[in-house]
Amino acid sequence: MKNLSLLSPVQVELAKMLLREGQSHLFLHWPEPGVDDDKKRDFFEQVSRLNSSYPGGLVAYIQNARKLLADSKAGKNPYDGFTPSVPSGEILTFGDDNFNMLEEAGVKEARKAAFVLVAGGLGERLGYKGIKLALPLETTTGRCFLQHYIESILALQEASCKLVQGGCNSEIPLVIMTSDDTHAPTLNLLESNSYFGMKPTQVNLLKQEKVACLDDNDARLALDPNDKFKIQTKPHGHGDVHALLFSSGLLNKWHNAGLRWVLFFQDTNGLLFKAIPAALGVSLTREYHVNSLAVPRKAKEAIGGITKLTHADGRTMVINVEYNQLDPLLRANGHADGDVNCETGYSPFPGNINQLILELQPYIEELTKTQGAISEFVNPKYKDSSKTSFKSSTRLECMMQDYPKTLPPSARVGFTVMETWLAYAPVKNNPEDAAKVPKGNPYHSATSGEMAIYRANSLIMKKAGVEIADPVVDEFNAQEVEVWPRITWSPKWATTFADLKKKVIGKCSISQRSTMIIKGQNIVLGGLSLDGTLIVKAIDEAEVQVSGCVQNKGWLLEKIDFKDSSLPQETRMRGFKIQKVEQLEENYSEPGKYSFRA
Ligand code: UGB
Repeated sequence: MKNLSLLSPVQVELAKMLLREGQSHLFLHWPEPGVDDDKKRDFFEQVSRLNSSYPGGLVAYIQNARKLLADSKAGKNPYDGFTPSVPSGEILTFGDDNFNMLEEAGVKEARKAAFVLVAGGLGERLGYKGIKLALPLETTTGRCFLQHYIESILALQEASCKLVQGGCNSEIPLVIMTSDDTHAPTLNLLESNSYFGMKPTQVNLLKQEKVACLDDNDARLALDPNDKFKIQTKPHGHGDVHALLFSSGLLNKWHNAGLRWVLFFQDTNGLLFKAIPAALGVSLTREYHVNSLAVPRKAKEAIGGITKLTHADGRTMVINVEYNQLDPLLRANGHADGDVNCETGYSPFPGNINQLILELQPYIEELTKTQGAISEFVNPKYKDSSKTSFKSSTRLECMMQDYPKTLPPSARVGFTVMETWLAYAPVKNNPEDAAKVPKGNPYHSATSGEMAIYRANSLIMKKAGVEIADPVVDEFNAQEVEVWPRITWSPKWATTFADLKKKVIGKCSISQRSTMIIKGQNIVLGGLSLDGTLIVKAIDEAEVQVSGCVQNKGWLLEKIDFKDSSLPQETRMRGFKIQKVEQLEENYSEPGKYSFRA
């Protein structure tokens, strides 16, 4: 190579490595020294980044890619030799004694947890122009997902510390994994909202890098079609979170600070924090090294199933098997009908919702061995059945839930099944695709995500003894949904069901057309009948009891067309907006004890 003199010694070594690994095509078009030198240096800057951000460097990436591409060409099934069976785990029912006991145990333990939010994905399926964390979780308050997540963590922190004798001042750390696509807007969302009340020092942003694209079965790196001095890159997947956490040094820092758990979660599941305390309680009582949150799953439903795999050579693992692989795997192992519902009406393989709770100590031990490298896969789109060339470049990908694949059989890997209405309502699909979802299957849209919040809050209140009117069925953006009263509360109002029950006393009732917003900590509903809209806001130092009969014209859900470009995308994607006709609003901004009777 004539251009070596331009490069630093480290870059020269990288150039030699690329040549050794069959990548000479990257330089074939390079002009004489003196021409485009800056571009050549930039090229090696990029190569350095790609090299340092992958466990084992680019050599490992290229070699892993060659192997996976050869397996893919040969049609090798990654589950060959494995027999599937139903793993054992905990199945919870909201509000029963076991659930309440686990919630309490989980809240106590929460101050020993760190939260990791994977938010590097752009969410192409949703088609939203901004980051998903900035989307409103629901329209009554307009609070975005990130605000809800942070407030939920702060509420858990406070509740957990209160349970320690003499109190404590633990701060639960939050890591957000971003990518080039989401980093700047995520930081901006945090900074322009004073970190939603969290100390900036409590939050760490870790940015994942993309990985090099591959042009052929020999794993020759692809050049960017628009810039021949750049390697084309694509996202590697949420599995990057493990390597990033490991290399950040945060895991050891947390361990030294006495933390015991790491909880991973996704960017748009507004229900998750209703499930977290009990799930953490399960991790604690069952001493799980890995606990995957799951929901009942209909056979063949398009979410992965948590499965125990036993290999002929004795290896076993409990792992998410994607739905398109589970059915053929079962058929190949003597289950003639594949994935079918059992007597419960659901598949015996629970549905993975990709919220993981890992015990920190064994996690550190494992990552020290693997450096966070996660089992990868490749999904090339071949031009024809000879599988010798691709329609477009491909790359290796990895998923965070594949972490248990490298664990020894002694690892305690389990799962916790929660009712779907309580635990899982992600916002992943755009209105047009959601409308095409087969009837009875979840839409996973902004419409269904918001309605799920109201339904869960209504069902929880109902379980606590509040008389809640039945929902009506309505259609928004061509999706049929149940519309329950629009009840929302700030996370610190109630972190557990036991908390909530203490805040609803006397006989209360809420009609279907009602909206209720509770913003504050020490607000008690005592003998309240609501038919309309009620908003109660109070500072933490104000203790407020609300009672009586509230009746007004309230807030109406007005249907809108998602194609109506005069409205913001955040509104259009739900298919409705709120018309605020009349409400009763009570604000308590001074410390004291108040009793308000309507
Ligand atoms: N994400 C990243 O942070 N970086 C990336 O490179 C990619 C994504 P998607 P996916 O809930 O039903 C997952 O795209 O990957 C973040 C599980 O794999 O929303 O198709 C991204 O920001 C699947 O088993 O989902 O499917 C988001 O927060 C099933 O559980 C998160 O990763 C499925 O979710 C998930 O990304 C589900």
